[in-house]
This record gives sequence, C-alpha cells and structure tokens, in this order.
Amino acid sequence: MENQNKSETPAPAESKKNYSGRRKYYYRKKYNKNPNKDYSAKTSEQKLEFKKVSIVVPLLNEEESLRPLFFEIKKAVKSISCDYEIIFVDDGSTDKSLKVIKELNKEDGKVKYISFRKNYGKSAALQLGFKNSTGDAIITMDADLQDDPAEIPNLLKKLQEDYDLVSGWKKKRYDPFIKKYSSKFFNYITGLFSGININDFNCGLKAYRSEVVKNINVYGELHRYIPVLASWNGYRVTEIIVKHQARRYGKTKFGISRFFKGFVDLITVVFTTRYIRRPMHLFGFLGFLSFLAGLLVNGYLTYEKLVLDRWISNRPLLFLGILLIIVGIQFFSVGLLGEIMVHNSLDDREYIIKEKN
Ligand SMILES: Nc1nc2c(ncn2[C@@H]2O[C@H](COP(=O)(O)OP(=O)(O)O)[C@@H](O)[C@H]2O)c(=O)[nH]1
Ligand SMILES: [Mg+2]
Repeated sequence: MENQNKSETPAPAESKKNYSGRRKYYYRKKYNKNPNKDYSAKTSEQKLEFKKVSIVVPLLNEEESLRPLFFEIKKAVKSISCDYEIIFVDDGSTDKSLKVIKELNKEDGKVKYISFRKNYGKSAALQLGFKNSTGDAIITMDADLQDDPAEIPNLLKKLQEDYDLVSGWKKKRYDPFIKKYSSKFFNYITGLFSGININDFNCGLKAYRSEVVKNINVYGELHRYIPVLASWNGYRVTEIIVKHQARRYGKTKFGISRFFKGFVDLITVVFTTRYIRRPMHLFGFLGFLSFLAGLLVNGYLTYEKLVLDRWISNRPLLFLGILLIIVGIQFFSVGLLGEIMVHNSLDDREYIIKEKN
C-alpha cells in the first residue's frame, strides 16, 4: 500500500506544459547535460493510457444538482484523450431526479442510467454502477456538486502511475462542524483497524482500474471501506488532495444512524477480507484464550478445594470459569464449522489473478 499524496497532487495548471518547456526537456535529455537529475517527473504530460472512462454517479433526491453536474462533467472530460460514459444510478429517489436523468439520456448518448424501485443504499448503487460500466477506468463521484468534476483528469493521471485505486482527500472540507469531526473520528478508527495510511476513506470521488471494481463486492455501508477492501486484496491504493465544495442544493442524507451502521460494517470488512478463508485463525484464537482463562480459574479453585480444603460451590468465580470454558469450546466449534464450509466451497474464482500466460 502506498500513500503518495500531498505534494504529488498534480495542479491543474501543471498539465498544460508549453511547447518550449518540452523542447528544453528533450534537448537536455538528448545531450545529457546533467545525468544525475531525474527528468521522469514529466509524466503528467503523457496522454492517458485508458480507452474509456466510466463515470459512476450514485444519487438520491438530487434533482437540482444533476443538470449542472452533467455540464461540469462534460467540461472536465474535454481535456481527456479517451472515450467516456456517465452512469447515473438513481436509488429510489422520490423527487424529479429520474425525470432529469431520462432527459439527459435523451439529449446525450454518453449518459446511461439505472433506477432502483426503492432505496437500497449507496453501496448497492455503486455495485450496480460498477457492474454496468464498460470503461477500463472508473470514476465515482457524488451527485450533489460537492465533488468537483474538474478533478477527474488529475485522478486519472495519478491512476496511470501504476496505481489501481486513487482516492480523493477532501483536505479542506465544506461541511457542517459535526460532520467534519465525526468524519475525522471515523477515518482515524478505520486507519487504526485497517493499518492503511490514508486520510479520507469515504470520499465520493475516486478513480479505479476496472479490474478493482469487478473484483470487490460492496453492499450494506461497505462503500466507506472500498480503499480497505482494495488494498487487502492486493491492489495499489493511493490518495490525492481534491477540491471540495459546499452543498448548493438539497440536503445531506447522512445522519448519525448511518454513521453507526458504518462502524458495524468495519467488523464485516475485517472478517470477510482477512478471515473468510481461514475462520479458525480468528475463532480458534478467541476460543483458545477463553478456554485457557477458564481452565486457569477452575484450576485455581480445584487447588483451593483439594489442598486448602475450602468450600467452592458458592463462589462466583466458579461460574465464570465454567462460562469461559464453554464459550471457548463454542468458539472452537464455530471455527471448525467455518473451516468445513470454506473447504467445501473453495473456488479458484476467489483468488484474484494479476497475470498469467
Ligand atoms: N444511491 C444512493 N446514493 C445516495 C444515498 N444517500 C446519499 N446518496 C448520494 O451520495 C452522495 C453523498 O451524499 P450526501 O447526502 O451529500 O452526503 P455527505 O456529502 O456525506 O453529506 C450524493 O450524491 C447523494 O445523492 C443512497 O441511499 N443511495
Ligand atoms: Mg454531499
């Protein structure tokens, strides 16, 4: 996992190197005036290696933002050298969002849409958007204009520096106080548990190679942990600073209840990514600890009874010891059952292959 952000963020202006700068560069390279100097930093001049970019936009009740967003995306993609598509995923909106998307689809062949009959959540919308994307690079972004489409070329440039996922970092955020700080807390905890050193896990603006999104499965509130899922599956993840803006229309959908649901999902991520193929490592370890603690407690009580000749059947400690032993055996049994299930369901498809011939 690499975390190369901050200073490496290509400023938009940097991409427009003038011709005389380029001539100087080739001149220097040709005559090798300074062999120790690294000229490779000129990568931002390169054309994009991607053939097609799919821009996936999950949304819920964003009727006013959609049209301005569409125009801003159109403006941003003018500066990239490949084909593109915009996939709006309407998640059971109750306002006129679907109507606006349908109009955009009629006006512009690059616009596709999927509309759910009811609200399934942002993760489900992203998953379906990923499934239906045909590009070799995927961009995700929020529909409320808080993410700036002008960052799309920057994300793609970073992605082609041999990364598989580039996540946005809203270093300067335009959100209410409570949201800013709850988010800081969430990022801190997620960083701590996952061991991944990025600052903003839940930024809507991200770029992926298509292989990543076809191989990870997002449901529940798991979209918050996409960088974790990707990194633990062996993909190279990095982060760049992106511009963030205050909400212009409508209101936020992320209340405190979603915040707590998100934390429960951290356990799912840890379990499904780290232990799904080796449940005994988790349950066996917990079972062993519990069993051992119970054995020590009851061993001590046995000593009291046999050697010191004390009365132990009215001691709360006895019940704790018994409980720990039973729980330990249960953990062990769950681990064993898990191992049997894994053994029976092992499938080559679960391993992500980087290359083969
Ligand atoms: N598909 C889908 N998108 C959602 C849902 N809730 C929010 N969104 C979209 O996710 C993006 C971010 O949501 P927002 O309410 O602005 O959250 P905030 O930026 O964290 O305050 C916006 O584009 C929303 O339309 C949902 O339940 N389903
Ligand atoms: Mg928002």
